[in-house]
Amino acid sequence: MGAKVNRVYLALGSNIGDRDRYIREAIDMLNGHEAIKIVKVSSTYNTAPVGYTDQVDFLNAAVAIDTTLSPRELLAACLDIEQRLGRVRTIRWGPRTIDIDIIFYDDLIIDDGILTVPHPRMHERGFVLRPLYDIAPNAVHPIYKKTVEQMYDEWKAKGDINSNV
Ligand code: GSY
Repeated sequence: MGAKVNRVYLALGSNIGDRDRYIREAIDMLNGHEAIKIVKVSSTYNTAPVGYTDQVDFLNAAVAIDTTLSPRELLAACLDIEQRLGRVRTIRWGPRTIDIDIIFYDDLIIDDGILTVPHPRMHERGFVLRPLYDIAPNAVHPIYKKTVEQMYDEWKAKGDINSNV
């Protein structure tokens, strides 16, 4: 019997250099991993920076993957791709060539000091919800028990005037 295949949603963001190329290369590198298969890819969105706002706009996307990697193994694979694409961690929430975050891992809830899944701020970030809505409107948040569509609608209803998604 093979290892269990898990459905995972990842958020990608870039705001240094050729943002589009970094997003595409990160997706190619994920797909090149022997234990990861890309299932769906969202559109890309130009988004105003959230958090540390004195930086240039991001390009954001989301992907659905099937993987036999454990959450920790997947985190290590994402960090490895970030490093290979030249990410240097300087300012927290600062500019980056590529950021790959695990949003949902099946319906697991993880908070082990290293990894928090679902991503703790995903429900309040349009730059995560908008691309995720493209590929998984019916995916359910295992803590809030809301679909991505519901969370995106709620986020829109709050009306972030600085946002462009
Ligand atoms: O957490 C991802 C990095 N990040 C982003 C991002 O990807 N997009 C936007 N619009 N703002 C962000 N702030 C941070 S930190």
